Amino acid sequence: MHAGTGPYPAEAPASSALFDRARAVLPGGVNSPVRAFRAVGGTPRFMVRGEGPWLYDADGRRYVDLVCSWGPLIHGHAHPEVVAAVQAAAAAGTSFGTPTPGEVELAEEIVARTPVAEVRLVNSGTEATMSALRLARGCTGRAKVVKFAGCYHGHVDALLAAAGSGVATLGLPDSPGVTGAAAGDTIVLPYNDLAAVEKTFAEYGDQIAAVITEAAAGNMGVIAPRAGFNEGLARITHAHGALLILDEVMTGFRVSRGGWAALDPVDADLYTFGKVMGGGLPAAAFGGRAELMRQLAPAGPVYQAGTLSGNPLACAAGLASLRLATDETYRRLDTVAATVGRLASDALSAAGVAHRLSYAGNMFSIFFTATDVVDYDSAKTQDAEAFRAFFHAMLSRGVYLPPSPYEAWFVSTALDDAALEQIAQALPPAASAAAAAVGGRA
Ligand code: HOZ
Repeated sequence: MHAGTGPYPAEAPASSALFDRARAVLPGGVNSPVRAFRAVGGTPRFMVRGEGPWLYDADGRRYVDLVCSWGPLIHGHAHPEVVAAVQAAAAAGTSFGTPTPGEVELAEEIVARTPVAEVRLVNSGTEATMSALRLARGCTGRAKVVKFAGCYHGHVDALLAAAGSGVATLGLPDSPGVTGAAAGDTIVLPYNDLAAVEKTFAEYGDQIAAVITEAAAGNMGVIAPRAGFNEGLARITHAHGALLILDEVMTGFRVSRGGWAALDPVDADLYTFGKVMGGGLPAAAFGGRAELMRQLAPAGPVYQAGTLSGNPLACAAGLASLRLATDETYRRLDTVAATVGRLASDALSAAGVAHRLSYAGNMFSIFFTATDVVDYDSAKTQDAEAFRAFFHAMLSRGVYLPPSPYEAWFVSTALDDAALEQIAQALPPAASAAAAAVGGRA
């Protein structure tokens, strides 16, 4: 932050001018809804540069980044080894539309770290879940899919029902444009409720192709699965000849070198990955046992394809990022996440603000509620006004939080003492702002 001059002003003229131009040519001024600040109000900050733990906006302001591109940047911004790998790959050509060595190396790295035997590389988490679902339906010859309220698996038609992330942030009902045919085979159940899953399988078990779940929920705020929940899903699905799809797009290679499945092993059939495995470039994947994956074209009949799949730049960034991610990286991420969460919780407690600090590995979020949060209904008890006041107080003091109470906070290993000190300084006034927002309505 600008030393000694107090908080940044609420107005951000350069970002504001860019937002005006953006709204003329981009719906809502953004390319992904949560970025528009609708949940918190005000002007989205247009970022022009990232370096280590810092983001710099078009007004020349500096922020500690606790979004990290929504998860991918475990090493912080512009890590020199990631940048060098991308530069070298770009100099050799940006895309060939042919097999390349880099995609083999990235696939080998993923297979070595996770329970999957084979993977197919794609470009986004949405593509990964959409394709995994098609494969599950193709392999089982069944149509129905079970998902959990508040979980988000990208904007796949069949999976948008009661979705988290931007859908929760904007409080949208199920999206127009999703036909009854596309969503009619989707069954939505409460998260962390195995009894509801048992009951549904008792009724529809022979029609269900798959259960898909976030390995740990991160799109209604962060909610870890209860002990035995994921394992129970595997048991129930397998008893009925269905498949379990574990969505590790957020958790994969972030919460440990093997993702959530390494912390909470489960006999899932298919896994989806994204974010960290692309090192900040668009890359994602889905994978599983060989006999399932070999149902994919060209080995098998289930079709899936992509012009930019396995793109050399994305593979280079992802490989560099994964190779940098040692056990020490994950220890550091865990420590930093614990520190930031504790600082935030202590400040809120000191200001008398009811909250719940909720972790899944090194992903976490703070729910402004006095209710224990275990599912989407309890996540929705949070006080949106308190979050809004807290968010803006942090932003004005140079800390960039996710602009929604339904998103995870992400840390990087680049968070150094200076960045942590800036967070520590910002928290007490932000907690007071949240307290005033709560008190103002009491
Ligand atoms: N839905 C994403 C986070 N869960 C947000 C992506 C973005 O806006 O970049």
